[in-house]
Amino acid sequence: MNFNKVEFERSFGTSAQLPASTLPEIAFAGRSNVGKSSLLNTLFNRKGLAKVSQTPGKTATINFFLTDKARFVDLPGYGYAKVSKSERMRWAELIEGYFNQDRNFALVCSLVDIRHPASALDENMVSFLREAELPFLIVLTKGDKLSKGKCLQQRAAIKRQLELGDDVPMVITSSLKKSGMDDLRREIAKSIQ
Ligand SMILES: Nc1nc2c(ncn2[C@@H]2O[C@H](COP(=O)(O)OP(=O)(O)OP(=O)(O)O)[C@@H](O)[C@H]2O)c(=O)[nH]1
Ligand SMILES: [Mg+2]
Repeated sequence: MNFNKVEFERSFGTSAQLPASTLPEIAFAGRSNVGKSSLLNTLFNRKGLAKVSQTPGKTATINFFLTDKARFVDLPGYGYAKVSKSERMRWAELIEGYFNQDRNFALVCSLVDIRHPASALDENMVSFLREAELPFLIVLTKGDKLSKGKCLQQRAAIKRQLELGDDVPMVITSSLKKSGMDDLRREIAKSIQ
């Protein structure tokens, strides 16, 4: 898997528009503003690849990015209260519509902000991934906001809260400091072998 070569492929506003899955897919899910788009940019070392914003709710479509061996999928964030109900319903349709399709799910990166306990929606996401038996890992984002010791404490707390077994990898990342990327790249590469 070559992380130096990636291109934006297409955006989709409804799940019905999604083309059939022709490559393994690596999806990024998590609440709005958790850092999904930033993580993609850092993973590929390409600043403007995915659009980032300080305002939650930036990614309102499903975005496909193409690499040599896999498609990377930037999903809209869940849990952002300050948009209209109809817009929230559209996002939910996109996220659920994506996961309900028969696709080649190689790995779902479930992002959780390391500073806080997982939200109820994060808990739902993880329960869903477990029940659907999808391969997933937890990416703890914004590691630069806490000390090393506090990061490890939070990782243990979130692991307990989400009742994760030792088989679920947990990677601490920072898009600001560009840390944790080698661990994440290794897990991604493993998932598409
Ligand atoms: N300090 C710090 N800030 C981060 C990190 N990752 C993302 N951010 C900031 O968090 C905000 C949201 O980042 P995005 O990458 O747009 O988040 P997203 O999950 O794609 O958000 P939606 O598209 O709204 O779902 C931006 O202001 C980023 O600069 C990180 O590792 N450290
Ligand atoms: Mg985004």
